[in-house]
Amino acid sequence: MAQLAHGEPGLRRVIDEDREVEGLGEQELLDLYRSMVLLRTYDERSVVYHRQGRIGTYAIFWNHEAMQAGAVHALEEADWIFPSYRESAIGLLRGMPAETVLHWWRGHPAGWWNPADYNVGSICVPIGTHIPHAAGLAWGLKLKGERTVSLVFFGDGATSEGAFHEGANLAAVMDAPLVLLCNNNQWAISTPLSAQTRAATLADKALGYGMPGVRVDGGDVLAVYEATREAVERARAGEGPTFVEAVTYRAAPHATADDPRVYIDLERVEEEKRNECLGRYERYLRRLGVLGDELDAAIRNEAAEAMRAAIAAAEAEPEPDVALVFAHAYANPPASLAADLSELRRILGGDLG
Ligand SMILES: Cc1ncc(C[n+]2csc(CCOP(=O)(O)OP(=O)(O)O)c2C)c(N)n1
Ligand SMILES: [Mg+2]
Repeated sequence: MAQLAHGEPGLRRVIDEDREVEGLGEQELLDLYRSMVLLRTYDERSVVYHRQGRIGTYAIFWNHEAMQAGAVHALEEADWIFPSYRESAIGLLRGMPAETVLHWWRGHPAGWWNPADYNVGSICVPIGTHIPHAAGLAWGLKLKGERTVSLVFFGDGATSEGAFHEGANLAAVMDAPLVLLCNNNQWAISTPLSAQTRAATLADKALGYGMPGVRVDGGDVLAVYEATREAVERARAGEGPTFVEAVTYRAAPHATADDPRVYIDLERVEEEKRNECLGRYERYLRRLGVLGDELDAAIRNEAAEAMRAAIAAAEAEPEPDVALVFAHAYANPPASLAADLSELRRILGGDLG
């Protein structure tokens, strides 16, 4: 029972109401735009790189940029971010080189980073398992008396996982400084939201944990920013976690390996594409007189150039040593390992005899 996000009642909105967000000046508005353009460029180039065989299967986040950039801009640099595969490029907003994320999608070990370098956790592929990590880290920050908060991204499907319940409940009981940012794109691969829950809204689930639940238009970067900023303020003030449900509709395939035409509402997809989040924000900034053609072209060129340099850097990285496949697999390697490894080297070296 998919509903139109931008026609849906009860969602917080800024852009469609043509209002302004307190505390956001011209510079901050443009910084948000730059982040969205960078994410959009990363995503669109990645789909092309996948088709060219230069990266592996890729989880597309087209039209999710508003919730990703809006949420991250509401954080301070020291705050923690826990991404799922849908937010794989979120580190770019913390200065992570784009080639690091491309390495990850190329299955290269250079695609892993030390989370403490950016306060960005590893990209989590198992659904929801990073939610208890984010809650535990938030609780730890509180125990250490720090003012830092933690934000975790996950999808609508993740709210059906035990790990979501465990993380949300722990954070609530411990008053942990956590923001639970749910990307409700209304699909978990081919499973619609209506098969996921009997709750009227996902934000209603917050009630059961004793935390506030708010619903925002997930295609409205300023609404996501504003709602997340309030959640962050609560968390920093020691008032515990908040559940933010950012409502959108998945307008692209789940990933490059998916063909949604067999299950999705194609009319709704077209509708969503016409109202996609970057264009909405661009039109808002132009109405305000903050963005013009020249600046827009400069911002887009800068992002395109960054991606060209990133794919070149990723492809210039030497292949890893195959010994890495086993390096962290055993505390006590079996006696046969050395022979297995030399056989693997022989096969990879082209000697199949
Ligand atoms: C524990 C676990 N079960 C199943 C999967 C397979 N899987 C990959 S993506 C996905 C759908 C998740 O949907 P949602 O949480 O709504 O996030 P979205 O992909 O829509 O951003 C599933 C079931 C997985 N990765 N991990
Ligand atoms: Mg989903």
